[in-house]
Amino acid sequence: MTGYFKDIAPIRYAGPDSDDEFAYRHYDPDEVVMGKRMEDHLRLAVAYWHSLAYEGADPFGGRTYDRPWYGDTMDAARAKADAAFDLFAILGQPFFCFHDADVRPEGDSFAESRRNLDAICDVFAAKMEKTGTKLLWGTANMFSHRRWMAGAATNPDPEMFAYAAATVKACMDVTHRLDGQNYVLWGGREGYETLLNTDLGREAEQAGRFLTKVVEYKHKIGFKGAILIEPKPQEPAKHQYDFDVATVYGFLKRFGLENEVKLNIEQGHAILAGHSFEHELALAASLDMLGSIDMNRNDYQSGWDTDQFPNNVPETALAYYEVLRAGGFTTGGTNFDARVRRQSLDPEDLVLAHVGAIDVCARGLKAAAAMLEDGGLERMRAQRYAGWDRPEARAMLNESLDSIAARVEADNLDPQPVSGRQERLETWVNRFV
Ligand code: XUL
Ligand code: CO
Repeated sequence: MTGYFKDIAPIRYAGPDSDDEFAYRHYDPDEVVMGKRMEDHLRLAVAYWHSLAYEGADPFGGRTYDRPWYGDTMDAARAKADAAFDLFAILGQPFFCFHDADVRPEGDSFAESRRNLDAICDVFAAKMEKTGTKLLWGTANMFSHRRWMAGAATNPDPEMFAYAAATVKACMDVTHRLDGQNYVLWGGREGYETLLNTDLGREAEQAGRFLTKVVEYKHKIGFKGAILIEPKPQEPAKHQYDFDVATVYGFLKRFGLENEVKLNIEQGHAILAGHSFEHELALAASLDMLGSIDMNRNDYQSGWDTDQFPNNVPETALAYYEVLRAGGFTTGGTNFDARVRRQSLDPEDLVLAHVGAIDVCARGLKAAAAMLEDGGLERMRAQRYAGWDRPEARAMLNESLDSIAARVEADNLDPQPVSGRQERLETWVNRFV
């Protein structure tokens, strides 16, 4: 390794008893879990924005890190790409994810920005070919630049809608060229700051038409990956239209896109929406909409999207339980949408944050697999709903209200409550985590 990470050797699996900080204790890519290699289950990805582009700023202060590739030039972007692929090699993970704005400098015109993006993607293509690192997903940053302050697809200015369309086309083109497994849309500015200046009906129509064009374009260019929407209730907007899984599902149904688009679900966004991660995952799975996950955690006190690396194994286990129960990832994977804290200045901090999080995911996955293989929860669930397996019970779902009511009196029904066994189930889960 040369450059920024030069003192750090590639991280290898050393087993749970190792006291080497620079080793995986639980992540063994080749370990077979439920018939599949761990690496192929987790499909881990490094997020370019947090790991390479983030400079340590928060709402009260600017850059704290001193990384040699910072700057708004193509030379800086190429140096950043070198550092990125060094980091990927150290971590040994199969995937990365990026927004256009993470990887290229903004040009003086749309055409120049697009040329910059294309040129950096040439650099990526060569490095991907050489190293075998793959793209989990690409996306457009339509929230940082001031032009997006009133939204992208939902902007009151049609020229902004046009600029957004051109931006997404360019990002889909490079994602396709780099053989990305998915294309993600997250609408941080697709929402409002105040209802007083907002026409909700119009904005929903614009968003629906925009997404329809994205899906049409995917088919036109023969992109085989999934189109994913990433729900988030607020931040940066006061209210965002892609609020949570249920809201996005309703939106997709309204525009007839529910079979074309799946979801990228993020832990921190679930928490901001007042849900648990596993709730959002279980709901998406029940709707056959589970695409990919953004793995991070929020600080439970701050109420912000703090995008911290995951470090809670029981929570992670419950999340992977839902993923495994749904059959595991197909095009999706686990993207670390997480950044180190602004006081974590050193190259070692950046590398070891990933190492710790990767081990947490590995432990979570193994615990989830053990729970599923034991089958305790599924047995209990089957028992709890067993009454519905009887044909006459199922037939009732198609029976009229008055006919059901007549039967209740004729049969003198007097159903008795049964225990939900919550504490016993919680204790059962704790045997595995
Ligand atoms: C923002 C967020 C984004 C998306 C991609 O909260 O999660 O980074 O993952 O735009
Ligand atoms: Co995210």
